[in-house]
Amino acid sequence: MRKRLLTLGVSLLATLLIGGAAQAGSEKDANGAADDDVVVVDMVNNEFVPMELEVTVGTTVRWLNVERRSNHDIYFPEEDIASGRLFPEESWERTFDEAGTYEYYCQPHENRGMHGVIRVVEASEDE
Ligand SMILES: [Cu+2]
Repeated sequence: MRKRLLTLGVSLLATLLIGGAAQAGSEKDANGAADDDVVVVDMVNNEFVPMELEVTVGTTVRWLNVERRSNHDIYFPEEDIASGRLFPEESWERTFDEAGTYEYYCQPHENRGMHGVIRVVEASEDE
């Protein structure tokens, strides 16, 4: 039993690592899936920049903490998805595979207006 758990842990870790690597080099991912499909949102001065972002389905959004010292997180209340604390120079990614409006905020700074929204739309067909 213990061994199974360990194996599970290792494969989970491997998945995370592979995921990380794939994200880092996502311009040439195996599916041949598109171009510049990573969009960056900066966290700076207790704000998400841009605060509102529209992307097409399949896009990965990368939140990057560019503060000098503040740490932030990204929390999607409707889905209860959280990044965990991000310290300066750390980042977190989420890929949006379904169209919709995704509101989120930074839990430590929710009351200071650190909110954002990702609008995910279908890719236009005439391309
Ligand atoms: Cu914050």
